[in-house]
Amino acid sequence: MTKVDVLLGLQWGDEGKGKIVDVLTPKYDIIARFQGGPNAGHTLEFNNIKHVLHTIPSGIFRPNALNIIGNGVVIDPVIFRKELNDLKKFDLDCSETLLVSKKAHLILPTHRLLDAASEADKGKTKIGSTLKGIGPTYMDKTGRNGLRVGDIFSANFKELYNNLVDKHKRILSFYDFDYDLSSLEPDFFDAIEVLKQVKTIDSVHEVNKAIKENKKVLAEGAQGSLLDIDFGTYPFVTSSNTTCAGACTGLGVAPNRIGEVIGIFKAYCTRVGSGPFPTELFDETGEKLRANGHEFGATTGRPRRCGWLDLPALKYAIQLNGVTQLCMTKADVLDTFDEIKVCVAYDTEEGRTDLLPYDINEDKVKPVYKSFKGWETSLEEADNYDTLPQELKDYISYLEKEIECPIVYISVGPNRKQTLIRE
Ligand code: 2SA
Ligand code: GDP
Ligand code: MG
Repeated sequence: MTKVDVLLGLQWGDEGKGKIVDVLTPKYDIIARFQGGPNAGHTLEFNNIKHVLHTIPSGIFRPNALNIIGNGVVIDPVIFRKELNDLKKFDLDCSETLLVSKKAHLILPTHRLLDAASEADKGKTKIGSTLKGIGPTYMDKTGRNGLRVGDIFSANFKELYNNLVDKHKRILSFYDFDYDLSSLEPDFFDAIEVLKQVKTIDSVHEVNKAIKENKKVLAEGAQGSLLDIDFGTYPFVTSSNTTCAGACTGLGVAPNRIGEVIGIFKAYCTRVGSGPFPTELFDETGEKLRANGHEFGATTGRPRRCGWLDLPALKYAIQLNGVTQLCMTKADVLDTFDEIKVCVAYDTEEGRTDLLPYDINEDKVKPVYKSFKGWETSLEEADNYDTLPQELKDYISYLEKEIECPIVYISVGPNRKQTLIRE
Protein backbone atom coordinates (compact mmCIF):
# COMPACT_ATOMS: atom_id res chain seq x y z
CA MET A 1 0.00 0.00 0.00
CA THR A 2 1.19 3.50 -0.76
CA LYS A 3 0.77 6.48 1.51
CA VAL A 4 -1.00 9.76 0.93
CA ASP A 5 1.30 12.79 0.67
CA VAL A 6 -0.01 16.09 1.96
CA LEU A 7 0.86 19.56 0.68
CA LEU A 8 -0.16 22.49 2.84
CA GLY A 9 0.57 26.11 3.74
CA LEU A 10 2.68 26.91 6.80
CA GLN A 11 1.76 30.58 7.18
CA TRP A 12 -1.50 32.52 6.76
CA GLY A 13 -2.26 31.12 3.32
CA ASP A 14 -1.33 32.16 -0.23
CA GLU A 15 2.11 30.55 0.03
CA GLY A 16 1.75 29.34 -3.57
CA LYS A 17 0.10 25.97 -2.92
CA GLY A 18 -1.78 25.98 -6.23
CA LYS A 19 1.39 26.53 -8.23
CA ILE A 20 3.33 23.78 -6.45
CA VAL A 21 0.48 21.24 -6.63
CA ASP A 22 0.36 21.87 -10.38
CA VAL A 23 4.14 21.33 -10.60
CA LEU A 24 3.93 18.06 -8.62
CA THR A 25 0.78 16.61 -10.22
CA PRO A 26 2.62 14.61 -12.91
CA LYS A 27 4.00 12.47 -10.04
CA TYR A 28 0.50 11.67 -8.73
CA ASP A 29 -2.62 9.77 -9.81
CA ILE A 30 -5.02 11.68 -7.58
CA ILE A 31 -5.11 15.24 -6.22
CA ALA A 32 -7.63 15.73 -3.41
CA ARG A 33 -8.80 18.85 -1.59
CA PHE A 34 -9.66 18.12 2.05
CA GLN A 35 -10.92 21.33 3.65
CA GLY A 36 -11.98 24.90 3.02
CA GLY A 37 -14.05 25.96 0.09
CA PRO A 38 -14.35 28.91 -2.27
CA ASN A 39 -12.59 31.14 0.26
CA ALA A 40 -9.44 29.61 -1.25
CA GLY A 41 -7.78 31.13 -4.29
CA HIS A 42 -5.10 28.87 -5.76
CA THR A 43 -3.23 30.42 -8.67
CA LEU A 44 -1.54 28.49 -11.48
CA GLU A 45 0.41 30.03 -14.34
CA PHE A 46 1.56 28.39 -17.56
CA ASN A 47 1.48 29.24 -21.29
CA ASN A 48 1.18 32.91 -20.31
CA ILE A 49 -2.24 32.30 -18.75
CA LYS A 50 -3.12 32.72 -15.10
CA HIS A 51 -5.84 30.46 -13.67
CA VAL A 52 -7.37 30.86 -10.21
CA LEU A 53 -9.10 27.84 -8.69
CA HIS A 54 -11.34 28.04 -5.64
CA THR A 55 -12.97 24.64 -5.06
CA ILE A 56 -11.47 22.49 -7.79
CA PRO A 57 -8.12 20.83 -6.98
CA SER A 58 -5.01 22.24 -8.64
CA GLY A 59 -4.27 19.02 -10.53
CA ILE A 60 -7.11 19.70 -12.96
CA PHE A 61 -4.95 21.03 -15.81
CA ARG A 62 -2.70 17.98 -16.01
CA PRO A 63 -3.85 15.04 -18.10
CA ASN A 64 -4.40 11.68 -16.37
CA ALA A 65 -4.76 12.95 -12.81
CA LEU A 66 -8.04 12.39 -11.03
CA ASN A 67 -9.18 15.34 -8.90
CA ILE A 68 -11.29 14.76 -5.81
CA ILE A 69 -13.20 17.25 -3.70
CA GLY A 70 -13.27 15.53 -0.33
CA ASN A 71 -15.84 15.33 2.45
CA GLY A 72 -14.09 18.07 4.47
CA VAL A 73 -14.65 20.69 1.76
CA VAL A 74 -17.62 23.07 1.66
CA ILE A 75 -19.03 23.74 -1.81
CA ASP A 76 -20.94 26.74 -3.10
CA PRO A 77 -22.74 25.36 -6.18
CA VAL A 78 -22.85 28.82 -7.79
CA ILE A 79 -19.09 29.37 -7.54
CA PHE A 80 -18.44 25.75 -8.49
CA ARG A 81 -20.52 26.14 -11.68
CA LYS A 82 -18.54 29.28 -12.57
CA GLU A 83 -15.26 27.41 -12.08
CA LEU A 84 -16.44 24.63 -14.38
CA ASN A 85 -17.53 27.16 -17.00
CA ASP A 86 -14.19 28.99 -16.78
CA LEU A 87 -12.39 25.69 -17.40
CA LYS A 88 -14.64 24.94 -20.37
CA LYS A 89 -13.38 28.16 -21.98
CA PHE A 90 -10.01 26.40 -22.13
CA ASP A 91 -11.63 23.28 -23.58
CA LEU A 92 -11.12 21.51 -20.28
CA ASP A 93 -13.87 18.98 -19.81
CA CYS A 94 -13.81 17.72 -16.21
CA SER A 95 -16.51 15.07 -16.59
CA GLU A 96 -14.04 12.19 -16.23
CA THR A 97 -11.39 13.83 -14.06
CA LEU A 98 -13.36 15.53 -11.29
CA LEU A 99 -15.14 13.66 -8.49
CA VAL A 100 -17.06 15.24 -5.64
CA SER A 101 -17.71 13.66 -2.25
CA LYS A 102 -21.37 13.16 -1.37
CA LYS A 103 -20.37 14.03 2.19
CA ALA A 104 -19.08 17.52 1.33
CA HIS A 105 -21.32 20.23 2.79
CA LEU A 106 -23.22 22.78 0.74
CA ILE A 107 -22.91 26.52 1.12
CA LEU A 108 -26.40 28.01 0.75
CA PRO A 109 -27.09 31.64 -0.20
CA THR A 110 -28.19 32.21 3.41
CA HIS A 111 -24.78 31.03 4.67
CA ARG A 112 -23.25 33.88 2.71
CA LEU A 113 -25.81 36.30 4.15
CA LEU A 114 -25.08 35.05 7.67
CA ASP A 115 -21.35 35.54 7.08
CA ALA A 116 -21.95 39.12 5.94
CA ALA A 117 -24.37 39.85 8.81
CA SER A 118 -21.94 38.47 11.39
CA GLU A 119 -19.02 40.45 10.01
CA ALA A 120 -21.07 43.68 9.86
CA ASP A 121 -22.25 43.08 13.42
CA LYS A 122 -18.68 42.59 14.67
CA GLY A 123 -17.67 45.94 13.18
CA LYS A 124 -14.06 46.76 14.08
CA THR A 125 -13.50 43.29 15.55
CA LYS A 126 -14.55 41.53 12.33
CA ILE A 127 -12.55 38.47 11.24
CA GLY A 128 -12.06 39.86 7.74
CA SER A 129 -13.63 36.75 6.24
CA THR A 130 -13.87 36.29 2.49
CA LEU A 131 -17.70 36.55 2.88
CA LYS A 132 -18.12 33.22 1.10
CA GLY A 133 -20.25 31.73 3.90
CA ILE A 134 -17.48 29.46 5.18
CA GLY A 135 -17.98 30.00 8.93
CA PRO A 136 -21.78 29.58 8.93
CA THR A 137 -21.54 26.44 6.75
CA TYR A 138 -19.04 24.73 9.08
CA MET A 139 -21.21 25.87 12.03
CA ASP A 140 -24.15 24.03 10.50
CA LYS A 141 -21.93 21.01 9.87
CA THR A 142 -20.80 20.75 13.50
CA GLY A 143 -24.25 21.82 14.70
CA ARG A 144 -25.63 18.86 12.71
CA ASN A 145 -27.94 21.00 10.62
CA GLY A 146 -26.02 21.08 7.33
CA LEU A 147 -26.97 19.90 3.86
CA ARG A 148 -24.56 17.69 1.97
CA VAL A 149 -23.96 17.06 -1.71
CA GLY A 150 -25.65 13.66 -1.32
CA ASP A 151 -28.87 15.43 -0.27
CA ILE A 152 -29.34 17.11 -3.65
CA PHE A 153 -30.48 13.75 -5.09
CA SER A 154 -33.23 13.31 -2.46
CA ALA A 155 -36.83 13.83 -3.49
CA ASN A 156 -37.27 16.08 -0.46
CA PHE A 157 -34.17 18.25 -1.07
CA LYS A 158 -36.32 21.38 -1.41
CA GLU A 159 -37.96 20.64 1.93
CA LEU A 160 -34.59 20.10 3.63
CA TYR A 161 -33.39 23.36 2.06
CA ASN A 162 -36.47 25.28 3.24
CA ASN A 163 -36.16 23.95 6.78
CA LEU A 164 -32.56 25.11 7.04
CA VAL A 165 -33.28 28.44 5.37
CA ASP A 166 -36.15 29.07 7.83
CA LYS A 167 -33.67 28.56 10.64
CA HIS A 168 -31.24 30.96 8.97
CA LYS A 169 -33.96 33.59 8.52
CA ARG A 170 -34.68 33.43 12.24
CA ILE A 171 -30.99 34.00 13.00
CA LEU A 172 -30.78 36.82 10.43
CA SER A 173 -33.72 38.56 12.09
CA PHE A 174 -31.53 39.12 15.17
CA TYR A 175 -29.13 41.21 13.10
CA ASP A 176 -29.72 44.68 11.78
CA PHE A 177 -29.16 43.39 8.23
CA ASP A 178 -31.13 43.85 5.01
CA TYR A 179 -31.15 41.13 2.41
CA ASP A 180 -33.02 39.90 -0.63
CA LEU A 181 -32.90 36.12 -0.71
CA SER A 182 -35.39 35.76 -3.56
CA SER A 183 -32.85 37.26 -5.99
CA LEU A 184 -30.27 34.60 -5.04
CA GLU A 185 -32.32 31.41 -4.96
CA PRO A 186 -33.03 30.79 -8.68
CA ASP A 187 -29.31 30.90 -9.43
CA PHE A 188 -28.59 28.52 -6.55
CA PHE A 189 -31.10 25.95 -7.79
CA ASP A 190 -29.80 26.25 -11.36
CA ALA A 191 -26.30 25.58 -10.05
CA ILE A 192 -27.56 22.56 -8.08
CA GLU A 193 -28.69 21.07 -11.41
CA VAL A 194 -25.13 21.50 -12.73
CA LEU A 195 -23.69 19.89 -9.60
CA LYS A 196 -26.01 16.92 -10.14
CA GLN A 197 -24.29 16.26 -13.47
CA VAL A 198 -20.85 15.96 -11.87
CA LYS A 199 -19.66 12.51 -10.73
CA THR A 200 -20.36 12.19 -7.02
CA ILE A 201 -18.66 9.56 -4.92
CA ASP A 202 -18.04 8.33 -1.43
CA SER A 203 -14.52 9.75 -1.32
CA VAL A 204 -13.59 7.62 1.70
CA HIS A 205 -13.92 4.44 -0.36
CA GLU A 206 -12.43 6.00 -3.48
CA VAL A 207 -9.28 7.29 -1.76
CA ASN A 208 -8.71 4.11 0.28
CA LYS A 209 -9.23 1.92 -2.79
CA ALA A 210 -6.63 4.01 -4.61
CA ILE A 211 -4.17 3.56 -1.72
CA LYS A 212 -4.69 -0.23 -1.80
CA GLU A 213 -4.04 -0.19 -5.55
CA ASN A 214 -0.73 1.60 -4.91
CA LYS A 215 -1.92 4.76 -6.61
CA LYS A 216 -0.22 7.98 -5.58
CA VAL A 217 -2.44 10.51 -3.83
CA LEU A 218 -1.60 14.12 -2.99
CA ALA A 219 -3.86 15.92 -0.52
CA GLU A 220 -4.01 19.66 -1.26
CA GLY A 221 -4.49 22.00 1.68
CA ALA A 222 -6.15 25.39 1.53
CA GLN A 223 -5.47 28.54 3.62
CA GLY A 224 -2.53 28.04 6.01
CA SER A 225 -1.60 26.47 9.34
CA LEU A 226 -1.87 29.76 11.25
CA LEU A 227 -5.52 29.97 10.12
CA ASP A 228 -6.34 26.51 11.58
CA ILE A 229 -9.50 26.55 13.71
CA ASP A 230 -7.67 24.88 16.64
CA PHE A 231 -4.06 25.95 16.24
CA GLY A 232 -4.25 29.27 14.41
CA THR A 233 -4.52 32.80 15.74
CA TYR A 234 -8.05 32.25 17.10
CA PRO A 235 -10.57 33.84 16.58
CA PHE A 236 -8.88 35.28 13.48
CA VAL A 237 -8.84 31.94 11.69
CA THR A 238 -10.90 30.04 9.18
CA SER A 239 -13.41 27.39 10.28
CA SER A 240 -11.61 24.20 9.29
CA ASN A 241 -8.50 22.26 10.26
CA THR A 242 -5.96 23.48 7.74
CA THR A 243 -3.22 21.36 9.31
CA CYS A 244 -2.21 17.82 8.33
CA ALA A 245 -4.78 16.21 10.63
CA GLY A 246 -7.43 17.85 8.42
CA ALA A 247 -6.30 15.63 5.54
CA CYS A 248 -7.25 12.56 7.61
CA THR A 249 -10.71 13.83 8.57
CA GLY A 250 -11.32 15.63 5.29
CA LEU A 251 -10.66 12.59 3.11
CA GLY A 252 -11.08 9.59 5.40
CA VAL A 253 -7.41 8.66 5.41
CA ALA A 254 -6.02 6.96 8.54
CA PRO A 255 -3.13 8.85 10.24
CA ASN A 256 -0.73 5.94 9.63
CA ARG A 257 -1.41 6.24 5.90
CA ILE A 258 0.07 9.74 5.68
CA GLY A 259 3.44 9.78 3.89
CA GLU A 260 5.41 12.89 2.96
CA VAL A 261 4.15 16.21 4.30
CA ILE A 262 5.23 19.05 2.03
CA GLY A 263 5.05 22.38 3.83
CA ILE A 264 5.05 25.59 1.80
CA PHE A 265 6.18 28.99 3.03
CA LYS A 266 6.99 32.29 1.40
CA ALA A 267 10.47 33.75 1.80
CA TYR A 268 8.64 36.48 3.74
CA CYS A 269 5.16 36.57 5.25
CA THR A 270 1.68 37.78 4.31
CA ARG A 271 -1.74 37.76 5.87
CA VAL A 272 -5.12 38.89 4.53
CA GLY A 273 -7.97 39.68 6.89
CA SER A 274 -7.75 40.73 10.54
CA GLY A 275 -5.67 39.30 13.37
CA PRO A 276 -2.21 39.47 14.87
CA PHE A 277 0.87 39.50 12.64
CA PRO A 278 4.01 40.23 14.71
CA THR A 279 6.39 40.85 11.79
CA GLU A 280 4.01 43.03 9.78
CA LEU A 281 5.66 46.04 8.12
CA PHE A 282 3.73 49.28 7.89
CA ASP A 283 6.45 51.18 6.03
CA GLU A 284 7.76 51.37 2.47
CA THR A 285 9.46 47.97 2.89
CA GLY A 286 6.03 46.40 3.43
CA GLU A 287 4.72 48.33 0.42
CA LYS A 288 7.61 47.05 -1.67
CA LEU A 289 6.89 43.44 -0.69
CA ARG A 290 3.23 43.91 -1.66
CA ALA A 291 4.10 45.55 -4.98
CA ASN A 292 6.89 43.11 -5.95
CA GLY A 293 4.88 40.06 -4.84
CA HIS A 294 1.54 41.27 -6.28
CA GLU A 295 0.10 40.55 -2.87
CA PHE A 296 -3.63 40.89 -3.45
CA GLY A 297 -6.26 38.29 -2.50
CA ALA A 298 -6.82 35.72 -5.25
CA THR A 299 -10.49 35.46 -4.29
CA THR A 300 -11.42 38.92 -3.03
CA GLY A 301 -8.66 41.16 -4.47
CA ARG A 302 -7.98 42.60 -1.01
CA PRO A 303 -4.44 43.92 -0.42
CA ARG A 304 -2.46 41.43 1.66
CA ARG A 305 -0.57 42.62 4.72
CA CYS A 306 3.19 41.98 4.32
CA GLY A 307 6.12 41.46 6.69
CA TRP A 308 9.31 39.52 7.35
CA LEU A 309 9.56 35.77 7.73
CA ASP A 310 8.60 34.61 11.24
CA LEU A 311 10.69 31.62 12.35
CA PRO A 312 8.95 30.84 15.67
CA ALA A 313 5.64 30.70 13.76
CA LEU A 314 7.20 28.61 10.99
CA LYS A 315 8.73 26.11 13.45
CA TYR A 316 5.35 25.83 15.20
CA ALA A 317 3.63 25.04 11.90
CA ILE A 318 6.31 22.51 10.89
CA GLN A 319 5.88 20.69 14.19
CA LEU A 320 2.07 20.69 14.04
CA ASN A 321 2.09 19.18 10.58
CA GLY A 322 5.04 16.80 10.84
CA VAL A 323 6.53 18.42 7.74
CA THR A 324 9.12 16.22 5.98
CA GLN A 325 9.94 18.48 3.01
CA LEU A 326 9.82 22.23 2.66
CA CYS A 327 9.11 24.44 -0.29
CA MET A 328 10.11 28.10 -0.16
CA THR A 329 8.22 30.28 -2.62
CA LYS A 330 8.51 33.84 -3.88
CA ALA A 331 12.26 34.08 -3.28
CA ASP A 332 12.36 36.33 -6.37
CA VAL A 333 10.20 38.93 -4.60
CA LEU A 334 13.27 39.72 -2.46
CA ASP A 335 15.54 40.17 -5.50
CA THR A 336 15.92 43.94 -5.09
CA PHE A 337 16.26 44.09 -1.31
CA ASP A 338 19.74 44.95 0.04
CA GLU A 339 18.76 43.71 3.50
CA ILE A 340 16.45 40.84 4.43
CA LYS A 341 15.26 40.25 7.96
CA VAL A 342 14.01 37.15 9.74
CA CYS A 343 12.27 37.08 13.11
CA VAL A 344 14.17 34.51 15.19
CA ALA A 345 12.47 34.97 18.57
CA TYR A 346 10.01 37.16 20.44
CA ASP A 347 10.57 39.33 23.48
CA THR A 348 7.64 38.87 25.85
CA GLU A 349 6.86 39.91 29.45
CA GLU A 350 8.17 36.48 30.51
CA GLY A 351 11.44 36.92 28.60
CA ARG A 352 12.77 35.88 25.20
CA THR A 353 11.22 32.83 23.52
CA ASP A 354 11.22 31.06 20.19
CA LEU A 355 7.96 29.24 20.98
CA LEU A 356 4.80 30.78 19.57
CA PRO A 357 3.04 32.31 22.61
CA TYR A 358 -0.72 31.97 23.25
CA ASP A 359 -1.14 35.68 22.57
CA ILE A 360 0.91 37.19 19.73
CA ASN A 361 -0.78 40.56 19.68
CA GLU A 362 1.63 43.46 19.17
CA ASP A 363 1.41 44.58 22.81
CA LYS A 364 2.49 41.09 23.96
CA VAL A 365 5.38 40.17 21.64
CA LYS A 366 8.22 42.14 20.08
CA PRO A 367 10.02 40.33 17.25
CA VAL A 368 13.78 39.88 17.52
CA TYR A 369 15.34 40.08 14.04
CA LYS A 370 18.44 38.69 12.37
CA SER A 371 19.62 40.51 9.25
CA PHE A 372 20.84 38.96 6.02
CA LYS A 373 22.52 40.58 3.06
CA GLY A 374 20.25 40.57 -0.01
CA TRP A 375 21.39 38.94 -3.27
CA GLU A 376 20.33 41.88 -5.46
CA THR A 377 20.25 39.67 -8.55
CA SER A 378 17.25 38.64 -10.62
CA LEU A 379 16.16 35.03 -10.03
CA GLU A 380 13.71 35.10 -12.92
CA GLU A 381 15.82 32.81 -15.11
CA ALA A 382 17.29 30.69 -12.30
CA ASP A 383 16.99 27.00 -13.13
CA ASN A 384 19.61 25.33 -10.96
CA TYR A 385 20.29 25.46 -7.24
CA ASP A 386 24.07 25.44 -7.67
CA THR A 387 24.08 28.67 -9.68
CA LEU A 388 21.89 30.62 -7.23
CA PRO A 389 23.51 33.70 -5.68
CA GLN A 390 25.59 32.86 -2.57
CA GLU A 391 23.54 35.24 -0.37
CA LEU A 392 20.37 33.26 -1.19
CA LYS A 393 22.13 29.98 -0.49
CA ASP A 394 23.26 31.40 2.87
CA TYR A 395 19.67 32.39 3.65
CA ILE A 396 18.44 28.90 2.74
CA SER A 397 21.21 27.15 4.75
CA TYR A 398 20.43 29.27 7.80
CA LEU A 399 16.72 28.46 7.61
CA GLU A 400 17.35 24.73 7.12
CA LYS A 401 19.65 24.64 10.15
CA GLU A 402 17.12 26.49 12.31
CA ILE A 403 14.05 24.54 11.26
CA GLU A 404 15.79 21.18 10.89
CA CYS A 405 14.00 20.27 7.69
CA PRO A 406 15.25 20.26 4.09
CA ILE A 407 14.08 22.95 1.66
CA VAL A 408 13.57 20.69 -1.34
CA TYR A 409 11.68 23.08 -3.62
CA ILE A 410 12.51 26.73 -4.30
CA SER A 411 10.06 28.76 -6.34
CA VAL A 412 11.43 31.81 -8.15
CA GLY A 413 8.39 33.02 -10.09
CA PRO A 414 4.69 32.33 -10.63
CA ASN A 415 5.18 30.17 -13.72
CA ARG A 416 5.21 26.40 -13.28
CA LYS A 417 8.64 26.36 -14.96
CA GLN A 418 10.12 28.70 -12.33
CA THR A 419 10.63 25.96 -9.76
CA LEU A 420 13.97 24.52 -8.61
CA ILE A 421 13.99 21.01 -7.21
CA ARG A 422 16.92 19.82 -5.08
CA GLU A 423 16.83 16.03 -5.44
P1 2SA B 1 -13.15 32.70 5.89
O1 2SA B 1 -13.66 33.32 4.64
O2 2SA B 1 -14.21 32.55 6.94
O3 2SA B 1 -12.38 31.44 5.70
O4 2SA B 1 -12.11 33.80 6.49
C1 2SA B 1 -11.52 33.61 7.76
C2 2SA B 1 -10.07 34.04 7.76
O5 2SA B 1 -9.34 33.19 6.86
C3 2SA B 1 -8.67 33.99 5.91
N1 2SA B 1 -8.66 33.32 4.61
C4 2SA B 1 -7.65 33.41 3.75
N2 2SA B 1 -6.40 33.89 3.92
C5 2SA B 1 -5.60 33.85 2.83
N3 2SA B 1 -6.02 33.44 1.58
C6 2SA B 1 -7.26 32.97 1.41
N4 2SA B 1 -7.77 32.83 0.17
C7 2SA B 1 -7.84 34.02 -0.73
C8 2SA B 1 -6.57 34.18 -1.52
C9 2SA B 1 -8.18 35.25 0.12
C10 2SA B 1 -8.66 36.50 -0.61
O6 2SA B 1 -6.12 33.17 -2.06
O7 2SA B 1 -5.99 35.27 -1.61
O8 2SA B 1 -8.81 36.54 -1.82
O9 2SA B 1 -8.91 37.49 0.11
C11 2SA B 1 -8.11 32.88 2.54
N5 2SA B 1 -9.36 32.40 2.71
C12 2SA B 1 -9.69 32.67 4.01
C13 2SA B 1 -9.51 35.26 5.81
O10 2SA B 1 -8.80 36.33 5.23
C14 2SA B 1 -9.87 35.48 7.25
O11 2SA B 1 -8.77 36.04 7.93
P1 GDP C 1 -2.19 29.70 -2.72
O1 GDP C 1 -3.49 30.10 -2.13
O2 GDP C 1 -1.24 29.18 -1.69
O3 GDP C 1 -2.32 28.77 -3.88
O4 GDP C 1 -1.51 31.02 -3.28
P2 GDP C 1 -2.22 32.19 -4.12
O5 GDP C 1 -2.45 31.73 -5.50
O6 GDP C 1 -3.37 32.75 -3.38
O7 GDP C 1 -1.10 33.31 -4.03
C1 GDP C 1 0.19 33.08 -4.48
C2 GDP C 1 0.52 34.11 -5.56
O8 GDP C 1 1.91 34.13 -5.79
C3 GDP C 1 -0.11 33.79 -6.90
O9 GDP C 1 -0.37 35.00 -7.57
C4 GDP C 1 0.97 33.01 -7.62
O10 GDP C 1 0.89 33.11 -9.03
C5 GDP C 1 2.20 33.71 -7.13
N1 GDP C 1 3.40 32.87 -6.99
C6 GDP C 1 3.53 31.59 -6.62
N2 GDP C 1 4.83 31.24 -6.51
C7 GDP C 1 5.54 32.36 -6.82
C8 GDP C 1 6.93 32.66 -6.86
O11 GDP C 1 7.80 31.85 -6.57
N3 GDP C 1 7.27 33.94 -7.20
C9 GDP C 1 6.35 34.89 -7.52
N4 GDP C 1 6.76 36.10 -7.82
N5 GDP C 1 5.03 34.63 -7.47
C10 GDP C 1 4.64 33.38 -7.13
MG1 MG D 1 -4.67 31.80 -2.04
